[in-house]
Amino acid sequence: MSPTSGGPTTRRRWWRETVVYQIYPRSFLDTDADGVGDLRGIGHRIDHLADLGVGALWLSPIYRSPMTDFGYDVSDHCDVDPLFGDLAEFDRLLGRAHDRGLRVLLDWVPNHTSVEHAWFRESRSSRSSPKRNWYVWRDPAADGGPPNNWVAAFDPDSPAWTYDGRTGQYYLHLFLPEQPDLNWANPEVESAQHDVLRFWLDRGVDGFRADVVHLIGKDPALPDEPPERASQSRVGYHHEPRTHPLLRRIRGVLDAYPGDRAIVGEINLHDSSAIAEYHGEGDELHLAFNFALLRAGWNARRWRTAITEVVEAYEPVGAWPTWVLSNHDEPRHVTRYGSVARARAAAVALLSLPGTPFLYAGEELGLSDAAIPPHLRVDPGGREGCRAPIPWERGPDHGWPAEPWLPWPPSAGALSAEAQRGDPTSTLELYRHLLRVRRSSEALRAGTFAWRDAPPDVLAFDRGAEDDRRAVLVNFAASPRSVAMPGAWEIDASSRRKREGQAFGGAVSAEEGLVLRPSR
Ligand code: TEU
Repeated sequence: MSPTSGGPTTRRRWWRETVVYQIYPRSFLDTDADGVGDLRGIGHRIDHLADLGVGALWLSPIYRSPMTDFGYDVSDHCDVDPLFGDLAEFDRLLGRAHDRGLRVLLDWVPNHTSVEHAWFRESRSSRSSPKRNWYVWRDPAADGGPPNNWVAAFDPDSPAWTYDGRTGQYYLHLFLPEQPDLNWANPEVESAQHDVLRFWLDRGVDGFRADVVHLIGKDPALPDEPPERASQSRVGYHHEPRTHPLLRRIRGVLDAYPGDRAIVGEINLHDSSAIAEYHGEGDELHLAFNFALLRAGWNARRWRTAITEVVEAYEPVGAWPTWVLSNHDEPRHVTRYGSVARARAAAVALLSLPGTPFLYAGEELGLSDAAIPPHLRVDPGGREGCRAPIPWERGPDHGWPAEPWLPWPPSAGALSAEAQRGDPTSTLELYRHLLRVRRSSEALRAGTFAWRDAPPDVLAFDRGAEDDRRAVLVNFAASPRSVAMPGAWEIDASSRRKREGQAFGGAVSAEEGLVLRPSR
């Protein structure tokens, strides 16, 4: 495995070195007793975020929305939904975050809007509407059905088209019928979305997470899927060359601003080489999500394959990897792996790999998915479990002023931030320690990467930068493993918080992650 090009000579850019923390605002902290988290609640917990040691926050959508897809169906890109507060509240939160050295990324949803958006209401009003071509309208097929065989992401049994009787045409929606796709081939759409970016960049936002941004370029012929893919949503494999010039112009909007504004794209493809293409020549996305590790499960071999694939795909094109284990769309990794011990060991690798790690609110507390009774199931993708409210205090209300919109995650009291703060054995203090270790090590932040020989169920790799070296060992086995480490090493961090500062004797405990440094 050739070391990555991420060595100390690489130009220092904040988005290459900082750890980003995703906040799902409706579940973070409520302050106006409506049971839904809000911007003021994030402000009340800004110390938790600064003390954790992350460097940037990514807020899932806070815009006006009917909430059919919980904010990813935007009805006004340039206003805050009253559920979360208002623009003045956002400006206050942005100021508080910047005062604590935290950058703020907003979740930009370029591919589609809500059916309630003024743009779509105008577009659907008539075939001669000046905004008709802002969305993807087509005549029915010869049999009167949808124009092609594309299916919708949340319901592959349904077409990605909805018929509009008033104008006798279908409109495209790769997600819900309530989320019509914008037509990015129309320069007016591109210009309007660039203005959305400028609206928030002018307010001081440090950048964006761009929702399914790989979908914005489309072949105007909208050809049928081949039979073998006819029942699959395009989200997982839509890889359209027409997207790249659009991304270069989006990047141009950000580059026109001072302060190193950055954009991370959600590219839901499964091929890391394809994802790396969205880096362009360094003139498209700064970063792109890669879900290879999130999809790898608790298995050393699959982790090794995923990491190798990403590093080998990104290094030749100068792309900078990202790593993520949980987000608002997938079951939390404590639930997926089956234990907090495994999740803590995984965090050691997550925060030591070459690239930018993304944390999902609550993973620093070791939260697992909440059990959601049928009558509280409200999400079109069934993703409520990972979106349960964050418990801040031990007491039964866990620091929330009213009953939250979803049930609490398991052990909410014992896993609350209050219960864990200051307990050196807690998951919260482990994350704070791992972030401290990362901040103290040029090797972990920006160094080279190389695999190290180890037993098959131990993930072992080296990081190096000039005179700073670290070795990372993660034992995926349910019993201890020995790893020969020539030279003298000491334990910088252990997911079990055992033996830290002591000499490493060669044994890695069951389901333990270690960061080692040469003995001082
Ligand atoms: O997700 C895109 C996406 O691929 C997910 O919908 C995923 O397929 C699904 O959640 C599988 O569990 C982005 C946002 O992260 C998601 O929350 C939105 O629902 C979606 O786009 C539409 O905007």
